[in-house]
Amino acid sequence: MATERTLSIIKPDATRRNLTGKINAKFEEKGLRIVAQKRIQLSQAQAGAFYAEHKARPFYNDLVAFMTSGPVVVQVLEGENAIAANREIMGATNPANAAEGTIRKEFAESIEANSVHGSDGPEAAAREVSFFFAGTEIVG
Ligand code: RTP
Ligand code: MG
Repeated sequence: MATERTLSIIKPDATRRNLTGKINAKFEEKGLRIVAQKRIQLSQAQAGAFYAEHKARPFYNDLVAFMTSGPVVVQVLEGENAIAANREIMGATNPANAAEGTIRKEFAESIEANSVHGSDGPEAAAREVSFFFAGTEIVG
């Protein structure tokens, strides 16, 4: 088992409902450590660039609009197999398919307003962490 870092985003539907503490508790209960965190307002350009891989998808424009509709909390989570561990803690993209006890089952409003983002692999994690954080801002 390897210690990894992954990029997490608490999305606007969750910041609007004041759920950041409850969501952070889920990460900490499962052994992930929040080693960097900041609350920011994404610009259209930032959200568009962050989700560039989805540019051709029908939901891209809506997704960028949603992600800029309010503040987000971007964070780096660290722990054993943190990338896969976080995907499990989050649950399925569509909350209708998310397992009991996951963040999306408990808190997500819809397939789009699904409360959290988590990097989906090691390359994405490296790219996404450096998209938001300088090395000096991450303290393990
Ligand atoms: P994420 O990237 O946010 O961790 O979520 P994911 O891997 O589970 O989902 P992905 O397929 O990468 O989609 C990115 C985000 O786009 C929104 N989405 N909307 N309307 C739709 O059909 C639809 N599908 C996806 C969600 O906010 C999803 O998390
Ligand atoms: Mg994804």
